[in-house]
Amino acid sequence: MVTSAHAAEATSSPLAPSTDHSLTLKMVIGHDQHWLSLADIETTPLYDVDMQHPEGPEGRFTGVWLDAFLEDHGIQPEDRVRFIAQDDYSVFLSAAERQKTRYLLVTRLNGDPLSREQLGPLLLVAPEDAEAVLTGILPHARWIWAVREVRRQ
Ligand SMILES: Nc1nc2c(c(=O)[nH]1)N[C@H]1C(S)=C(S)[C@@H](COP(=O)(O)O)O[C@H]1N2
Ligand SMILES: [Mo]
Repeated sequence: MVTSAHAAEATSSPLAPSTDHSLTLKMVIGHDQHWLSLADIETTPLYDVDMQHPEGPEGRFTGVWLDAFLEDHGIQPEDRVRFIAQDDYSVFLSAAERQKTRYLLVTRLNGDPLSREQLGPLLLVAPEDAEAVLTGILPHARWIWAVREVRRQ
């Protein structure tokens, strides 16, 4: 079997979940709309990955696995989801895309919440693709940052 020596690996995080209850992420699931805080998001188990983001930020990224997060909030593996950013950039991730590539919904960099300059407050990365994205072998059009909304499509 051939494995990539450089794919960033995620490990279980020792960080305690956030206690910040300010509402940061809008969830739209059918007719239901509600907002989640970092504390709400981090009730899903946290993972750490050491990597560099192609836009610059580098270090220990901490977050929740996207599919675990979605399921914890009523969105199923077979659902298509749409993400919308503060700059109105938007991406769709189908069930098949999320099966092919595991995305981490990042909530922290080096232990702290991410500022807008660090691509926060929330961003998507695919740790397994990190090295290939950095060297330009893979596109990172799905690596949306400054996420403000998640919709079940
Ligand atoms: N919030 C946000 N995320 C984004 C983008 C964006 O414009 N806004 N551009 C996407 C695209 S198309 C790519 S290729 C990468 C890099 O975008 P850039 O080349 O515009 O810097 O980030 C992705 N994530
Ligand atoms: Mo792009």
